[in-house]
Amino acid sequence: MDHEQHVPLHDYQAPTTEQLHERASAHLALMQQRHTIRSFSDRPVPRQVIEQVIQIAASAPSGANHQPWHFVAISDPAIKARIREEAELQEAGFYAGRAGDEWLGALKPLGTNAHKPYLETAPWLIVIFSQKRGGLDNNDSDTNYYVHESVGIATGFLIQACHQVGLVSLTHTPKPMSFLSKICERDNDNDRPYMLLVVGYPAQDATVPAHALKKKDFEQICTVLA
Ligand code: IYR
Repeated sequence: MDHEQHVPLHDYQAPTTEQLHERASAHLALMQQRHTIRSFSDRPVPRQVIEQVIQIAASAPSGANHQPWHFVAISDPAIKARIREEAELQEAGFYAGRAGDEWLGALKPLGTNAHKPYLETAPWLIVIFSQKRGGLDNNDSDTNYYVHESVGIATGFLIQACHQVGLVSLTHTPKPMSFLSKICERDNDNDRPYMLLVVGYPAQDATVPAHALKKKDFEQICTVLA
């Protein structure tokens, strides 16, 4: 490997084995308390916190470090109302049959429907865009690599960061999502809406579908070849 342009790893702190066990257990317990929420409080969340969780998302690894993402954070009530209106329009068609019986059957235990009041109630909507081109310096001539993987990882970081600081979130993917390009003023060849993350605090009476608490057994999700 060519080390010419490398710098020493200056900010890594090795844990003791005991710390490793403690942290793994504590982090597992914390992440097992993360739930997707569909009923939000209107309690405001400071803009600075939202900017920080987005910075955490943007610290994710990406193909060739091209960081092929753009986040649009929205708290403006008028823009949230437009997003709700458009999303509900799309979802109405989806739930009326466009999804097909199998998909609608799979969603039944979640109890979701075309009604999306949280798109207005929650203090923040974060629309995540992926970018096909741009490279590190946003040059249109530079290809981005592993775009879907990179943006997926960043979105995972964002969800994890929200939970870590004490906020809740909902991944929302109205289909099709093209209306978000116009509303977010990113209606171009390069930016593609990837996901909408609803972020805030849960409503007092928020619930979690029992279905969502059924996690696969460890043996089902992992094979250890030691
Ligand atoms: N986008 C729709 C439908 C939906 C699809 C899946 I897959 C889910 O896990 C949940 C919902 C909606 O938001 O209602």
